[in-house]
Amino acid sequence: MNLDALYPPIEPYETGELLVGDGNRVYWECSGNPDGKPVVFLHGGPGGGTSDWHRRFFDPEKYRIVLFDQRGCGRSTPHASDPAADLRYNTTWHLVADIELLRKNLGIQTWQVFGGSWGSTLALAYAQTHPDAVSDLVLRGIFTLRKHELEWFYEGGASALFPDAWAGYEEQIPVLERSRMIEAYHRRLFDPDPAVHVPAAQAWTRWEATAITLRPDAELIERMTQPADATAFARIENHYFMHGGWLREGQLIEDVDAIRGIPAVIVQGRYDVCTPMMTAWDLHRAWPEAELVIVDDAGHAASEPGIARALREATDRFAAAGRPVR
Ligand code: STX
Repeated sequence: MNLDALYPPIEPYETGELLVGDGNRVYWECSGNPDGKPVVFLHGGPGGGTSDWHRRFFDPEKYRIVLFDQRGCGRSTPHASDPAADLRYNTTWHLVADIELLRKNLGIQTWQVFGGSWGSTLALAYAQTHPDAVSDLVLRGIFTLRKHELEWFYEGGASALFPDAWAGYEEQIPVLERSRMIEAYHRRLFDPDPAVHVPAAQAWTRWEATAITLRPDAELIERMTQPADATAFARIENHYFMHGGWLREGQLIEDVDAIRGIPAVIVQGRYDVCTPMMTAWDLHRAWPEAELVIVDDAGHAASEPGIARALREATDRFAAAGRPVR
């Protein structure tokens, strides 16, 4: 990963665990300037968790940077790799409620919502539910969980571009079950036997980790496919996709009126194979007020150099606009 476009590494000045109900404890942290403009970082997956470098998209002198790990992943517990985790209490709307609870507990009136990929899905769902809590939006690699988006990446479309990586994803599933890969994976990912669920989780995660960068990133693949993290990532993603994210088909683009007046930047890689530009384009057409920044030499990941630069430029611009008094 080349993160030269970002701010230098920093450590949190405060961390904690928020009890969100249903036995879930959500890890959160604040870094940067305690008196700065608040921003909440929504990570991808769902199930990807936050990393230290996610703090680096924001000027630490200007922002109060809030990172948290969504239910069941990262440093939140119970971890979805743990048999004690009950994913019935892990849905889009539970996460939206968790974000609101976190905002109130941190004493924040309005904050910037920054999210890529699944983080953009969750950012749209949160902002459309609580528009008055959102000062501005920075969205990347737009994903709205429509049927054809899931079919593209998890049911075979993207195999046209990564047939070699797809082979490793496909071979976990017997030929007779391959017409419904998400369902076939569901059975294996939630099998209590680690000899069944771990290889399935690693294959699911390896497929995604391989296809999200323009060039192969062995370090990212290695990190994402560690057994516990891969199990949580694959289980949570699969659970959300089996349920269409608990969203009406097309809901997040259809309901854009609720957030039309919120200043927003959309950053999209031209060669994003995971969440192809069609979705960012559909969102842009429905919401021309949001600025669309196309990065012509990038894939999906936030760590792609052109994407990282465009995201930092967006947060810099919003920081310069000052802390809004809405
Ligand atoms: N899933 C795309 C997504 O949100 C549909 C995503 N893919 N990989 C990631 O996020 C991480 C690298 C953040 C784990």
